[in-house]
Amino acid sequence: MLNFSREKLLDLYKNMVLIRKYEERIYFLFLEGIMPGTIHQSHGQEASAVGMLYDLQKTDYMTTTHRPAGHALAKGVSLKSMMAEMFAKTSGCCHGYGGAMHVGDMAVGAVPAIAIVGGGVPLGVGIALSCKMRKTDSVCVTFLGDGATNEGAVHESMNGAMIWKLPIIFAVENNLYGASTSIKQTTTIENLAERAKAYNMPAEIVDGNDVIAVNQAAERAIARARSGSGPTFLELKTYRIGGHSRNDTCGYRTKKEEAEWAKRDAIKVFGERLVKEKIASRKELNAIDEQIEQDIDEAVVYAKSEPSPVAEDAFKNVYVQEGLI
Ligand SMILES: Cc1ncc(C[n+]2csc(CCOP(=O)(O)OP(=O)(O)O)c2C)c(N)n1
Ligand SMILES: [Mg+2]
Repeated sequence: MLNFSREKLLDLYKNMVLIRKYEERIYFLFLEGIMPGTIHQSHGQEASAVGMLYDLQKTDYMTTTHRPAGHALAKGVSLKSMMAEMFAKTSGCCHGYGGAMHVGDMAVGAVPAIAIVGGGVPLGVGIALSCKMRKTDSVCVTFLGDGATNEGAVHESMNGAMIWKLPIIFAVENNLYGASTSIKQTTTIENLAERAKAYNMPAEIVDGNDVIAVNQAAERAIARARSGSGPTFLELKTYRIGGHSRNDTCGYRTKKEEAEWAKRDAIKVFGERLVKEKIASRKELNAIDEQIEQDIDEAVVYAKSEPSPVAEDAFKNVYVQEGLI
């Protein structure tokens, strides 16, 4: 399959399965009522997370959205620290302060997620500016949704990034909906990539459910950013299999549309391709799936047994005005 090594192909598969199974488990733990907070899951969008981030280094950065779990895992945040964060434990990747919508770990370049729609984008541009000013060769991938491309801050960010030729990639996950609103009601253009033209920014439209296509587009964009040639806008066409958040039954879209996209499930299609092209047997893929289930079992046991923060911790790591407490 292309000129990818077998190791990389299996890694791409494994990383996508990890995200899918992690989110499935979180969903059930959440329904059990033993997990605080809320959830926005990315079932169906795993190829964009893994394809975009596979070739980045720890010294590269990633900013994400209210739907961050896949991006965080793909950037290298550890499974155990993600799980502990979901149980609001001190050993969580944000020491229990963040929860599902704010996961991240600066040690691996995963900037803790920002749930304000479009909010991670100016931050990503600032990070890219810092990388350039400090003369590092680091790059930043900033994820945003189709809905976020309507935010003013996103357009200011794109303009600034082009003026300063910053090492940033705008990875737009176009899943056709912003919460319950169809993209048809929020924009009159067919392809969001057209928006990049207004800033003279190179853009590509990519099948966001094809991990190889995403990874190749990411490689081109990363190379451009690293070499000092500036930003790229990637429109990744994809679909969220589940609801927008925990209690969304998706009444705003048709069963026919859901069934069409189910046929294009990134993990299913890629797994079949690996088998067909004799990269791996079905048995080998099943063994990967089982190992991931075990890793998740262990992460849940670990997370449950870790200590919870104490009341005084509420005032650690946050700015508290003197005299207020
Ligand atoms: C500035 C702002 N407005 C509204 C919301 C509420 N909200 C959370 S997610 C979301 C939809 C975002 O859609 P999109 O950017 O397409 O991302 P997706 O949910 O599809 O991943 C909205 C409106 C918010 N968090 N921030
Ligand atoms: Mg969307």
